[in-house]
Amino acid sequence: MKTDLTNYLIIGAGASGLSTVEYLSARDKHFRIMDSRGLPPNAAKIKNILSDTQICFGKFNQQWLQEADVIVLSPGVSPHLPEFQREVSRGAELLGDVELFAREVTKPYIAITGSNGKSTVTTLVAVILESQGLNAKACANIGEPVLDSIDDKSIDVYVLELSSFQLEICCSIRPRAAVVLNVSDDHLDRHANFEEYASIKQSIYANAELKVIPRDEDLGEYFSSLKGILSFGQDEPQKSNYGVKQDDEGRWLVRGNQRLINTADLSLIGVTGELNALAALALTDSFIQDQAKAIEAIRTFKGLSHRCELVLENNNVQWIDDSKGTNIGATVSAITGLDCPIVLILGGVYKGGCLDALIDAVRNRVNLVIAFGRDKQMFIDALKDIVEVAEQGSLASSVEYACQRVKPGEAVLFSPACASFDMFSNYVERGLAFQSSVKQCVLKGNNGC
Ligand code: UMA
Repeated sequence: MKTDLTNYLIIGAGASGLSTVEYLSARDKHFRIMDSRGLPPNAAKIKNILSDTQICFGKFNQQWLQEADVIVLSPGVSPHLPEFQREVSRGAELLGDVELFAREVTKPYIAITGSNGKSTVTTLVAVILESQGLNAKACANIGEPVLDSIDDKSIDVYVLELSSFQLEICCSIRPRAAVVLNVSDDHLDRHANFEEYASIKQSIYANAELKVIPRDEDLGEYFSSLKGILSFGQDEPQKSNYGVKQDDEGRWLVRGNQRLINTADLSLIGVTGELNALAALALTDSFIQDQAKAIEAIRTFKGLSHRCELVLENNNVQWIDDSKGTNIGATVSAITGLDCPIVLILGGVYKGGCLDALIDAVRNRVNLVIAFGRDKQMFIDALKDIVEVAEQGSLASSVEYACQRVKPGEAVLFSPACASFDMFSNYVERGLAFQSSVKQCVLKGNNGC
């Protein structure tokens, strides 16, 4: 006999949906699941766990919606759809798996959001915590749903990478430390406008014990009245904030006046790498007992695959895979993080937003743009007056063309500024395709330089 008679309705049978099924089953709750797709990714696994009367695939069952007390929405589904808002108006709760996690978790957690760099910072934060002897679990948008590890007693600290989709349906998070790394146009196909997107991101700070703030971002008036702030940026910091200092012996990441590590010793590439390291240090500030071990963890951290990853260097040409660069901000940051002239390969499914920052970055640093994919014409139109732009039909032919045109001393940067879904299943598949084309072309001796 179930004691809690709340009717939960899970929307979405992807990673979060399956994880919520397992979580609610373990707690013996009443629930059903539905997905608008006829064959969602975890259909078979869910059919193994639940009876047919609990499952509806292929449409949103309106009666189930009307009978739900709590609707647990997967992040890929918009909470603004009228069928959900109608139920909210009659008193149903609309929330996500991160909200269920926040209501129950007893261990401390650090929360990270931003348009770019969040997976790198999330992973680095976990690595620093591990260097302090803590068992840290990186989860949420980075890949593993939060509820999968909520019952794991061995975890000391969670490190949550949170997307705007997850934050939008979560109001109870109380992180030990939180950051919005940066905000640039992204997901404007889902959010009403930039202001709405930015304010969802900033909600991560609402109940955070420590608010880690990027000094280089224009964050307006929002922070002037807040307490519990630690900042990071590319300039020299005041008090015990984090920043960068140049002196006779080089360029240093610093905490206040204290030098931490020479930037030449970092494995992370460019200014973006420095900022990511500083953000991770600020977020873990109150957890660090042994600073030398934390610094060593940062020094040896090589970054993540497909995020400004050096594929190979040949004839003084660096080939860089930034397939994770799926929006303009990411591509601008990849371009400005390099200190050599660039051949830029970009294109795919454009997610919206303003191109001005890309135009500025390309004007200053890029010698040749190669555009491919569904929305290539938009990039050609926007960039053709400031730089040579070549059109290609595929990623493989773009790489071949880059091979013919690149000169020693340049870098070939693949940072698409777009989603991959026109030609690939995801950015990982696209990055691997780039790496394999590069290896084939360059190792075949096809490299014109
Ligand atoms: N969908 C439907 N009908 C449904 C349910 C989903 O069409 O009824 C579609 C969605 O519109 C979306 C796709 O299915 O296109 C997947 O959505 P989902 O919510 O089922 O996704 P999950 O498999 O649960 O994965 C989600 C996150 N996905 C999204 O936010 C789209 C994963 O982030 C996250 O790792 C996972 O939960 C665990 O927390 C991925 C992502 O792309 C990496 N995130 C975006 C990004 O980083 O830019 C925000």
